Amino acid sequence: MTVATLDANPDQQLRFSTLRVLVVDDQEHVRKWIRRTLGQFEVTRVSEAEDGRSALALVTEPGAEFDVIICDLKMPNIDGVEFLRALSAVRAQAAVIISTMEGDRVLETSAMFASELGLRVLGTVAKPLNADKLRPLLLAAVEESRADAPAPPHISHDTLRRLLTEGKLQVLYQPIIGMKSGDFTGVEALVRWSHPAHGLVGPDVFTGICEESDTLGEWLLATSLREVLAFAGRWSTGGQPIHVSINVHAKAFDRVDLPERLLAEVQAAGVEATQVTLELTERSIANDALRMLDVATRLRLKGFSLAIDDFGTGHSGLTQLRRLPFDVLKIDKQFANGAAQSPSKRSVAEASIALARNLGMTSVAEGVQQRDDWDLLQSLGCDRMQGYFIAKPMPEEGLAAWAAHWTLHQPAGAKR
Ligand code: G
Ligand code: MN
Repeated sequence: MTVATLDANPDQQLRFSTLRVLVVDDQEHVRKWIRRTLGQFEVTRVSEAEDGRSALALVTEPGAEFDVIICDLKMPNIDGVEFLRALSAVRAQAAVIISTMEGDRVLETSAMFASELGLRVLGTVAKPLNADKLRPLLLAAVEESRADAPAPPHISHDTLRRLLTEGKLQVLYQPIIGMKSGDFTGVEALVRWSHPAHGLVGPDVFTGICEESDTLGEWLLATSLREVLAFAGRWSTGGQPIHVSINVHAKAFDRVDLPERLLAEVQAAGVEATQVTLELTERSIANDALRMLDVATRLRLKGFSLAIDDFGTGHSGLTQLRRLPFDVLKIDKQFANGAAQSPSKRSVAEASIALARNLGMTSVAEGVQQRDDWDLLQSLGCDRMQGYFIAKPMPEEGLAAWAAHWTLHQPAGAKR
């Protein structure tokens, strides 16, 4: 056996060899095969169990600590699903890989079930498992163990008020790429707070407050908007006009003069309304449909774009999509990320792209992290892409250098 097939850097490889893995499968030859495949990655600390019951005994043994559990679903005694439920009940820390012959839908739904139980699911593999299938999952295991982040902090109204007063919020910009040309077309602006203990947090920690307090919500929007427009103004005077997307809570649409106020701000910054997209999460779209329709329509008439964000999540995707004059559809990262490996994610992504096309909208995939997802989304005709595969959100200072580098080194499939 060789380790030549490894696509990992020496640091990752070193971390593979420290992984403690439990293989749960009722068939001895399968366990042996998996052990051998793990050996190719120099993973040697491997234990075996022939069913859920003995696996559980191993996991709960004092001092036992597994990093990864590779688990079959169809087993005698306790089956895989019961085992996952029990793992969650004992608060096992190990990450889980589900490996079975039961067809894609069962594989995917069992992974979702395990995630919802609070287990860390690295992924699923259809049997027979091999090195190519195992590699990305092991990489995820070593990356995840490094990224163990504490839960996001809770922010009070007073804290947000203080952050706004003291100008402590920072705006980061994540590039968005045109899929056909590979060109850098614009950015999504993301508000962040550099928390002393948690590092960069937001924007999720702020949205709850905006729902509770109109004043703080308006203040947050006005502050970030001013900064983003100033950025767009500076960038545009340097050459190419840049497109900026900004997340807006649906509550902002309660103000019937929003379009006029926005247009005034945009003009004051020397930016065109056509350079600005407002992203609305469907989750936050309020019930006062008439007011929203009024405001949304006048925003579009003034040249602003309107994006439905996180499309496909929340309560009301298709209804809201029909009801409001959106011209951009952002496919949520939970469907774009991993679409190449998951038939159901792929189906949702594909249908969303087709829907956008049929409605004359621009489709944007969010959370693209891997090359194979990039390739798939490109072949499906997605218009634009955003995600760590292209770039993480970054401060304004880093963006020009990044853009110059991107023009030279973008992936081959992205070039004309
Ligand atoms: O829902 P919204 O469009 O506002 O989401 C953008 C969020 O997604 C930001 O917080 C951003 O940091 C995050 N994000 C952007 N690209 C990726 C990615 O490739 N992977 C993951 N996990 N998150 C991403
Ligand atoms: Mn967004």
